[in-house]
Amino acid sequence: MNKKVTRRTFVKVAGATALASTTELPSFSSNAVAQTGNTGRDFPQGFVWGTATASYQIEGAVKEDGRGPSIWDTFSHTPGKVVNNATGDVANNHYHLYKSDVQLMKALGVKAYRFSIAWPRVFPNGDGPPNPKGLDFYNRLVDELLANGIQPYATLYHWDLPQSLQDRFGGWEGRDTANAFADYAGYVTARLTDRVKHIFTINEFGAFIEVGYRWGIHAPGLKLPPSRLNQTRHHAVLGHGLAVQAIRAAAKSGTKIGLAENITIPVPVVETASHLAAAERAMREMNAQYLTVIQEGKYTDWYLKSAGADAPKFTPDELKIISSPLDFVGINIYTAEFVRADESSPAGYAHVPRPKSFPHAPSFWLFIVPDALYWGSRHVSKLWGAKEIYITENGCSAADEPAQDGRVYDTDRVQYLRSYLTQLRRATAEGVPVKGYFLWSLMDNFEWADGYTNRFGIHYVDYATQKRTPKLSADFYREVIARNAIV
Ligand code: GBH
Repeated sequence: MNKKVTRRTFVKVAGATALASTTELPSFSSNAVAQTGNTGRDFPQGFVWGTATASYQIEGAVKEDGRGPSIWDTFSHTPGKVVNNATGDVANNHYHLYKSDVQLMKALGVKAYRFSIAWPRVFPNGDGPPNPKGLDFYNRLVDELLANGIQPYATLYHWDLPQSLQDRFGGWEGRDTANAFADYAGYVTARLTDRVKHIFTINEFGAFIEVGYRWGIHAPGLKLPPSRLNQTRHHAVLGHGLAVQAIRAAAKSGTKIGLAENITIPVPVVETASHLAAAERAMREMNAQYLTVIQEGKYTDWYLKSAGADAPKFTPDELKIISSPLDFVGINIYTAEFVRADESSPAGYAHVPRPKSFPHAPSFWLFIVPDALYWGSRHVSKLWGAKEIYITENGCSAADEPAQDGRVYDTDRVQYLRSYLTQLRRATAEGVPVKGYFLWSLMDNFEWADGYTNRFGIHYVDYATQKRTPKLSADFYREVIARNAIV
């Protein structure tokens, strides 16, 4: 049964919004929406609605309370690497504004919040002596969330690698970084899992390795040749596996462990049996170096064959570690690829080229494919039998600008979310075990190499004043959560 939003909760919610964002704007919430009915739009009972952020993108306070430098401090301070040479030095100043940011979440009605822990706050050099003041921030944040009825979901690595590990071991190119990651994971787990019940090891191997070590567009800004790149990929999944073991050993009972991967999603170009079979083959191959080896404990024959002499060096024992069993699989979904059946191709599928006219968000890579949510979660459950899946990120950039009346009418984002959620609902209605959804992002923030020029938030951030204003999409999302249904 969906909870009806009464006049009373509406007033309470609107009041909390005003308080949190210091805006006097009335909410878009309206009982009129309910009159359209929710037939075929509801989500399973207990579905976990949340929002997500990451440490370097929002925290600021990069030199406070003993935090060590990360590769993103170094990278963003290198002229020419980030649009307008923006840095995360201040970002959303969330380190100091976390209490009012929790109130933004409370006003939305989210049940859960996915944030990441900055490794260099906890271990300023990546390994060696810990900095208790660093972990204290997350203790405060977790307590604040729980006091407001919001479940904390913590990610251990969202790209802010301690600079010292880059300097000494070449970052993830060195196996020592994988070992250090496991030690850090165990340390944090022992101290947070009395309150944090969901831990994610690593956010998006497929992004930080490819963009940071292959294309050089993200920190650490390297363009490694294929053999070294494959070894780096291998050490990242190994770090994940070692961390899973360290977390299991240190966690309080009831802790669930997973990851958050931005899988490449093949959508069958037409939904016939042969294209669908091709898409399932493509799913394994397109994710061979990351989620596939984590789920299957082996690299696909096709990957090893095509890598040839550049294939990573590994032992059977490492493959076992990499595929340590998980409690859930988190997938970050923004976009997808199209594939078709092709018996003549040795891989058993063909990639369908994307026409120039394919619509995308302001981020050039964010092609709008709502079906991604359906196929992404379905592939993960069908191919690997995942029993618990979370959509750990989904959202879009938009050219948000406050209108004359101070509101941000991001109807494009609302449309994006509504069509994506419709496809997610298709999955849950078919029994794909998706347990929750984390909208990226709670608020505009430091969008990596794009600096502050691309806004993904459902709250608008004025960086000069740090004022947060709910966008139309925040009102949309609040209604979705309140009704547990698409509105
Ligand atoms: C997520 O990545 C991240 O987890 C999150 O931190 C980020 O804010 C959010 O998306 C929105 O971007 O510059 O040509 O190399 C999503 C997957 C992988 C998409 C890296 C952008 C960079 C393209 N991203 N990719 S390029």
